[in-house]
Amino acid sequence: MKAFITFEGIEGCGKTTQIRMAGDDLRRRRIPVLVTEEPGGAALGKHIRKLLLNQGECRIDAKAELLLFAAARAQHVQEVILPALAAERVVLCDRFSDATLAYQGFGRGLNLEFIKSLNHFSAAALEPDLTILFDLPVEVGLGRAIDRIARLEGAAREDRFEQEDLAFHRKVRSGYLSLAGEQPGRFRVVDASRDLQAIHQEVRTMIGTVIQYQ
Ligand code: Z5A
Repeated sequence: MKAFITFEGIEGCGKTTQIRMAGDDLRRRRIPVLVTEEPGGAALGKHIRKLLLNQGECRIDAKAELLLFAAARAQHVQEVILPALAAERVVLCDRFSDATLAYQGFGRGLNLEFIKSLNHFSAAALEPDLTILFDLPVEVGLGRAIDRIARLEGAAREDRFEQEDLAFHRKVRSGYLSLAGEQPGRFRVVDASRDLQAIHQEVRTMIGTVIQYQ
């Protein structure tokens, strides 16, 4: 029962919490599942993640940033995602190609058509069967993300994107919503400002539309 399902949204939208809950739910139902993330789902991606997300690690131009996310994705797809799908597993992925369009395209202003072809190349033409977009106001998401970062130390803080101004995060949010509007067959938008359990129930129902629960 293979399926490729991606979780997307702005900082602090709760997608990482929800992907864990959805993964646990599938495991309880004895459905073979892999929960993975970008960047970071493969060893190369973990190195790239450290470079990209830790404030002060080094200067990174927007074009270099785009290519690093693409490099992480190329390795992740070949090494982790395609083998899992070939083994008939459900793959839940925390961010994928839409994040590159939202952040590097709508957020940084790089050319969207170029990013679409780069995404196609780095993802070996793989497209999600379902993309769940966790949407909420940027002030709420950033507030949550900043609270969470304040509880972390050193390299675990990963705060480079949180340092961007509100205007950047608003462009990312509206970019995600416009991607969802362009592809209503693949995207489902969730109101992520509600409580954890209400969101989880909605996510379960959405996942149930692409895989057969027993
Ligand atoms: N990025 C990019 O630019 N281009 C790309 O191609 C890709 C990524 C792939 C890291 O992504 C960065 O990489 C990201 C975009 C960029 N920018 N940033 N930063 P990431 O997904 O690894 O990191 P993140 O966006 O910061 O996500 P996160 O840290 O995993 O947070 P989250 O998934 O949005 O939320 P969470 O960890 O589940 O929850 C955050 C906090 O809120 C936490 O304390 C929760 O307990 C709390 N929470 C969660 N849900 C709720 C509800 N419903 N109510 C109240 N509180 C909640």
